[in-house]
Amino acid sequence: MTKIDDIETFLVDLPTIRPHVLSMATMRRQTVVVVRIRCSDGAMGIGEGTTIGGLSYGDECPEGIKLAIDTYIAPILRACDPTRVAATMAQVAKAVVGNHFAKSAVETALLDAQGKRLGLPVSELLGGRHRDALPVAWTLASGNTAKDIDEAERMLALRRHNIFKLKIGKRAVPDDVAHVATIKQALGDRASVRVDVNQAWDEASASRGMAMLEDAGVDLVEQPIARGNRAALARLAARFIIPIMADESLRGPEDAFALAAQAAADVFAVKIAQSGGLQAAARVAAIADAAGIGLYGGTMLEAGIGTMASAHLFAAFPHLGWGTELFGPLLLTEEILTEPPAYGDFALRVPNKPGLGIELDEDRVAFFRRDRR
Ligand code: MUC
Ligand code: MG
Repeated sequence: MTKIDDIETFLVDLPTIRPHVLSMATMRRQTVVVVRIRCSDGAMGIGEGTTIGGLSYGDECPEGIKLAIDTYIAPILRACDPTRVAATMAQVAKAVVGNHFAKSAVETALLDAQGKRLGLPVSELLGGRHRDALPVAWTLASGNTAKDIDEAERMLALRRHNIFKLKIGKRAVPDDVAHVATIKQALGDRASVRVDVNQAWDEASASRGMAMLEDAGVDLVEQPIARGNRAALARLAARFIIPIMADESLRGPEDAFALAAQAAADVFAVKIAQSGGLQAAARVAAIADAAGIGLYGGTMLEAGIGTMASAHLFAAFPHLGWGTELFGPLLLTEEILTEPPAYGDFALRVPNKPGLGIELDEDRVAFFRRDRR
């Protein structure tokens, strides 16, 4: 039986190109947990576990992701056959509750190794790709309206992005909406403008805010209220034409089923980490398809590994009506892959080589590793 010889995990701290202002945190750097798995047949795979703002966004942090893998998941992996990725992840699920980011990082590394072993891109292991390039949104989150408009104009001129997600929820509703409306007015029909409230509103604020955003020509409202309040999400979804997208509310297939059953979202932001891995995220997408819910390829602002893993999965979605936001590597000053992800013509190209089709830049990674600084 093929075995895993070595499981290595380490943290890499990478600066952002500018402060990224969300309702719950302002990011000035991103911390990436890299997982590297070496198998006895010579296959090697890499994975990434990355969250936003330490413990302010989700209930896993980089240090905790590393600990969960080293202490609890690695011993299970060492007893498994890594050529059986689904069965291996089922063993992990039996012994480890939750810890979705850690599971996603490990599963990514197993799929990368498996793809290289079989000579197939990860997208083919996940059902086969429907597309080779993915539309990519950019988040305007400098915290300043004029700077955001400049940034959007630059992205349009570069033909890098024509979908913009605006982070709101920190200021009073009328101030936030005025900020959004000014940007939408400046960009007009040249771009799709969407907002992400990151749970900051209560239901009454959301009712007010969504009515105003609808008038301003905004295309989508992401996670307007608290993740657990599905009943209120359903009331808002029934009341407004502007679609509601679930993000933080969506932590895997069970949440997807509950949201669909309650008609609490029009669109799902599918994230491999929040879902608990690539196969779990594929099940989330299947539930959305069955329920007639739109799909959007989400990000936890991962660097190159997590971004490419997500890209392989989203390429294999039959429907991807709302595009993706796989711009994580572009928010960082440093590239950790030998070949940077290929962005252009408002899209990201999905590599067509075996596994994830990427390679770590060992020198860059060694330089930014937290334990080597
Ligand atoms: C989120 O809540 O969607 C994704 C893009 C971005 O700017 O922030 C993330 C998290
Ligand atoms: Mg979001």
